[in-house]
Amino acid sequence: MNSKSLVQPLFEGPIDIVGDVHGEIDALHSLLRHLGYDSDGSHPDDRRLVFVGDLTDRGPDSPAVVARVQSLIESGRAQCVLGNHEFNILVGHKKAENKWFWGDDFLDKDGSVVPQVLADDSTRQRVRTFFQTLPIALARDELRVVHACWDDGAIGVAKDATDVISLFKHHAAVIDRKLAVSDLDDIDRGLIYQNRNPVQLLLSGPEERTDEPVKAGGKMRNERRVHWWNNFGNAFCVFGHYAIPNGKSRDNGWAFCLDYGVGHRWTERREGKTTGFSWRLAAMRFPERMVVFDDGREQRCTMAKILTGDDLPAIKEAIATFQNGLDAYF
Ligand SMILES: [Mn+2]
Repeated sequence: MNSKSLVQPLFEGPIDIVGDVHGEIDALHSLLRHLGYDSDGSHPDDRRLVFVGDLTDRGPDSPAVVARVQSLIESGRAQCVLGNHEFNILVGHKKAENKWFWGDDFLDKDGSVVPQVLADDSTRQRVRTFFQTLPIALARDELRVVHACWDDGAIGVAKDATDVISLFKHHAAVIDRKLAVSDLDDIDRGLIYQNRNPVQLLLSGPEERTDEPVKAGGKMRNERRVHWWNNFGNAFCVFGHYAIPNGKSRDNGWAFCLDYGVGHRWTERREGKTTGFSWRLAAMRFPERMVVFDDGREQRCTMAKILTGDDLPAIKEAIATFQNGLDAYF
């Protein structure tokens, strides 16, 4: 495997895979303690950490989360894949939620300031340089880790690439050229940028057109997220991104969403909550398949299927399928 490929080998041995952290530094410290990690990130059983991305935004201290994860990675105790929130920062997409990065306050709907540590110049530089080193996906024979969606074709394309921004811009330009001679409407155009750019697809997942406009995230939309994991079944995959409430179904036996929505805690604080949050941070112990929460509670993962041997797909064929698939839209 290319040492700078955007798809890298996942640690061998026992690991603890951590869901979206979103700046919730206290929850992260608490979770790592319950998992048995020392303050320097070492573990008595030599376990190591893997983060599914979305380290930052929304929560109170994104710079501290990045610093903690970066130091764990630099000491060989952790790996981390890119989430869509890291990518937005890398590519300079300013959102309300990542204003901390540019040193500006995150404002709530009523204009009140959401408490967050803001980045200064040196933090910005450090965070950006660190995000540039992160892969899109990690894989070993029986396990895969990606932020939002595992798609064999898009993974194959990412495997041959080394720079996520170039990869994104290249595919955006290819789609621009195709759309310049197309009479598709704005909704279909948007879906092509989402579903046919491998970076978009892997970091924020597939979307589809709805029959009628639906309300999502406070806006009327004509697109909805596709629950891709319902049709996934050729390797065990752990991902984040979807902020599924605790108690709701988050797997199909093969793919498991580890995002328990700690990134929504800031809305619980707005309502005066300081403890006993319903949104949580979680990690999955692998191969034990035990989910551990930031309050120390544990829950056995119901995933039943176990793979043995090398089942990684025929990547070349998947690349061709992905690239040919673009033509099917025109
Ligand atoms: Mn997220």
